This record gives sequence, structure tokens and C-alpha cells, in this order.
Amino acid sequence: MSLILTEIKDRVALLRLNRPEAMNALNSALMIELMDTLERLDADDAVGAFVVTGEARAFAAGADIKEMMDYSSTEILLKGHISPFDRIKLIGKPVIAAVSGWCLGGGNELAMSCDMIVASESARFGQPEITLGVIPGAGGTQRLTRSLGKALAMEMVLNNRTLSAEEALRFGLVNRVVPVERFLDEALALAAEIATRAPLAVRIGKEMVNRALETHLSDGIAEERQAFYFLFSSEDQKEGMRAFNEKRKPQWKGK
Ligand code: CO8
Repeated sequence: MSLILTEIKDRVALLRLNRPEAMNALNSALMIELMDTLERLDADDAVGAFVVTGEARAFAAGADIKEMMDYSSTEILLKGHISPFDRIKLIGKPVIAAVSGWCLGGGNELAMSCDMIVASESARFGQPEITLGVIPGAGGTQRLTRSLGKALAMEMVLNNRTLSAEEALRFGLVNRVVPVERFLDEALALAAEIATRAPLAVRIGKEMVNRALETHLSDGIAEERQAFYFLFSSEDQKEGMRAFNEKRKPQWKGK
């Protein structure tokens, strides 16, 4: 059985984590299949954006504890269980996480590695690794701190503080919160809207916003300036500005 269920509609690829019996715990087979699918469709012109989701009661309850519980340090390093998490940052098209229910540990790290999060009212975010005698291992300490600030990140990492959907919205972890019956449709509609926009500008805009988290302000501004100049070599820049001037809708080519 496939661990990732994929559908494409309105230029949006919906990727559904499919281990409902284990609260979508992220074992290595699932993570590899997820990243392989994202990479394959990132190169497919029929897709303009992604939505990654789980089910109503769990986006993902973390990495698979049963898979890793008996590993030594060397085994967990050499088996490469964490490295699939790193592959998502090389995806060029926008990735939206549609989160409902439990979003814990590696599940929260996966959601935070996406570009935006649409949450259902029942979403609950946390990093419970401390209760297992470890810490987050796929970026949680770093991304939480950048996203929420030190105070809350410390509480979450050191004391298993979880966030309700409303708190996650208030603190800036998620983009929007919607009733559970609508969270997936809302994420799909947002992705479909972005997928109608100029593809090169979307790709570069995503890259630049993500760069802001990793670089100094003046370096980031310099990179942004180069990216802006670069887009003036694209057909879409000519089309977009001419279409504005001619009072018509632009026809994007993605080049
Ligand atoms: N791993 C493996 N199995 C899981 C996990 C998990 N993370 N979470 C739930 N399951 C399984 C349960 O064992 C249970 O299976 P079974 O029916 O065979 O006993 C099934 O899913 C249903 O779970 P529950 O019966 O526990 O359901 P509840 O509604 O009572 O509770 C909870 C739901 C609160 C989500 C609870 O299952 C829970 O606390 N899960 C563990 C959460 C957790 O600690 N997550 C952190 C894991 S460590 C991690 O993510 C580190 C990431 C580091 C990088 C990645 C490295 C590879």
C-alpha cells in the first residue's frame, strides 16, 4: 500500500500521508516516498504548488518511535533517517501543509519545513521529544525559535508545551485557522491561487523569503536585488507589465 496518496487538480498536487493506523508516524519509508514524490512533481509542468496533509485527527504524530527506539547513535546517523527531512528545502514550488489534529515532533518539523501552514481548529502543535528523553532532531529547535521566539520555543522543547491552533495563529506559526470540515479545501484553494501566478516569480519569491531566515539583512537584500534584476530577463516580466498596461490578464509562460 502506498504511504503517500497523490492527486493532481487545478495544478495543485495533493500529497496525503497514509499511515492512519499509526497517527501518520513518519517512518523512513514514508519520508522517502514523500520526498521522492515532491521531487518528481517539482519537475512536472502540470503542477504549480503542493499541499501536504494527513487526516483530521493527525497530520503526523512525529517520527516513528517504534522504528528508532533501539538504534544506537551510529545506527541513527548511518541509516539516514533524518536526511529525507532536509530534501524539502530544495523543492522549488510552494508547499502548503494542511494540518489537523496532532502535529507533533517530526510532524511539526515537517509542517514547519513547508512554506505555509493552514490549520484546522483542532490542530495541536508540539515537540514532545523531551518526554522520550531526546530533543527535536529535524530542525525543531531552530525553526521554532525563528518562528515563535526563544521564550515559547524553550517551553515547547524543554517542557512539552503544546499550542492550540489559535495560539499557533497568534504566535505566527500558521497562516490561518479554519473549521475542520474546511481546512483541506482552504489549503487547496490557496495553493490553486498561487499556482495561477507567474511561476518563476513564485519560485524566486519563495527562495528569497526562505533566505531571510538564514542570512544577514544586508546580504539578503543584496540577493533579493540580484533576483529582482534577473526576473527582468524573463518573458513573464514583459508579459506581466504589458498586460497591466493593456488592462488585460497576463498569460504566464514560466520563462
Ligand atoms: N511513532 C510510532 N507510533 C505512533 C506514534 C509515533 N510517533 N504516535 C502514535 N503512534 C501509534 C500508537 O503507538 C498507536 O499504535 P497501536 O494502536 O499499535 O498501539 C496508534 O498510533 C494510535 O496512537 P494512540 O493509541 O497513542 O492514540 P491516542 O489518541 O491515545 O494518542 C498521541 C495520540 C497523543 C498522538 C499519542 O499517540 C502520542 O503521544 N504519540 C507520540 C508523540 C511523540 O512523542 N512524537 C514525537 C516522536 S519523536 C520525533 O518525532 C523526533 C523527530 C526527530 C527527527 C526524525 C528522526 C527520524
